[in-house]
Amino acid sequence: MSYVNRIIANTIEKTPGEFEFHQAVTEVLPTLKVVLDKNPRFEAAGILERLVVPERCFVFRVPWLDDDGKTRVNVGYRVQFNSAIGPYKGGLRFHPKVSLGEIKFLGFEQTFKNSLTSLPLGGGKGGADFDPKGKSDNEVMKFCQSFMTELGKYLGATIDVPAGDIGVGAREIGYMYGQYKRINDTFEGVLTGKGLTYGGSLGRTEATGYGLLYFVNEMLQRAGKSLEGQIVTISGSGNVSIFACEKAREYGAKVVTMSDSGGFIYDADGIDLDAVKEIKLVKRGRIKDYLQYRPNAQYTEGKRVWGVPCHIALPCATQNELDENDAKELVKNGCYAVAEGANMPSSNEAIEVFLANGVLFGPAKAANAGGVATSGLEMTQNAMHTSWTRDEVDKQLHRIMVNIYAQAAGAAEEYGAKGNFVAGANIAGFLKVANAMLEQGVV
Ligand code: NDP
Ligand code: 2IT
Repeated sequence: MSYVNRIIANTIEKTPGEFEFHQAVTEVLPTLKVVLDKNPRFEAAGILERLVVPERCFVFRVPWLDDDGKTRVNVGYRVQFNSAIGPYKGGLRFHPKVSLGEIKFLGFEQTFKNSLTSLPLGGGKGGADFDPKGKSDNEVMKFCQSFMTELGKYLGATIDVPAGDIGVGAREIGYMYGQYKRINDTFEGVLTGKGLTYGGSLGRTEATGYGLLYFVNEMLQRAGKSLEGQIVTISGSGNVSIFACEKAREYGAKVVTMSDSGGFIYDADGIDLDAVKEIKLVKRGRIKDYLQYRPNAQYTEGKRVWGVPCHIALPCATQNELDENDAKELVKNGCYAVAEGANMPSSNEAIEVFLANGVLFGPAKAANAGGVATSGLEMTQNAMHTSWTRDEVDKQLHRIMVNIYAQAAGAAEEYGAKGNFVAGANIAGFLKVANAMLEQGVV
């Protein structure tokens, strides 16, 4: 059995039930085979064996009192995956389905993504099976305080720096930062995505969505195409989706869909983003409420957006939201570019369909790295006790996304997979981490 296949088989055997983690490892490792064959030093030093095992995982109880005075208990996680190139860095996800396998897949992916940013950021991820939906602000605060009371033991501005992800935005980051500061009596950049009044960076809120479009724009331009006048479908209606929609429109594209876990809206005239912002960012409502603002739009309950014809599709909600059949339908309807705002939104079979049909495909770890890259810029500003203008941050984000495209495209070409940015992003992300691990010895 080849080195890669041996590590995949062993990982699956040793981590029963961690299906998303298996999926991520099964996607990444085969694309590294060509690099590993060319550089036997990686196998000799057991690089893959080390890469697939987190440096450490914390699983902890999070007890809190709800508004009725009833005791509630959730399970919290932090996976510190890889610190070869910098302090652990990666978001926190609050969602009822969160499990160790999910956090491990996210931490594994984050390690390569952070490497691609070219900033000194290691890989980590965390979260809890807490559902912020339907909770009062007071309950969310109580939960966040209890969560941070334990999580804070493992963090530090040069140790491990979490941020937001699904279910964790400015409100949650604020409550967690307050609790960390209260316990540790230190004002340090231990979280990113902070409010602008206490050390946050201008542009971080928008960064993942904007960065996604900077990547798409670069990918299209290099293929002699442009966003101007193109029909775009976006899934989700959270942080990433909203700012992806905003920047897509700035580039002259027409976004016609958005969704949440209830269903999707289709607006042939183009999404009214002010309405979506009011529903989602102000009222914390459901996407079907969009019909109150735009009665001519359509809402489809319980379905995803991929049946809607488009030129460009941007999955920005969650993992495995786009399967093989969705990919075939997109291709059939003339979609020629897909870029992942979410982490692992496409199944491995869907990715194969895109690549086999010559779809320009921007994989998550490259296309959505703008969020964590801007988190890296927030850490730099915190360390320097300064703050940059929105324009300065945005220029750096743009430069980083163009550079990520160049790394993915360049590595793909160098290793015989021209145009395959999945392989290219994996290889480029891997090489920096693997070389850093080699240079630091067996640790
Ligand atoms: P938000 O919580 O702001 O929004 C998530 C959106 O996805 C909501 O519309 C939500 O709908 C939908 N969604 C979540 N889970 C499911 C599900 N199981 N089925 C259907 N829809 C679902 O999260 P973000 O926008 O921050 O994150 C979205 C994706 O982008 C995630 O994959 C995340 O890991 C990734 N990402 C985020 C970054 C960031 O900086 N925030 C950076 C890089 C990647 P509902 O409200 O109904 O649950
Ligand atoms: O998946 C991701 O890259 C994020 N949720 C952002 C992580 C971060 O540390 O900004």
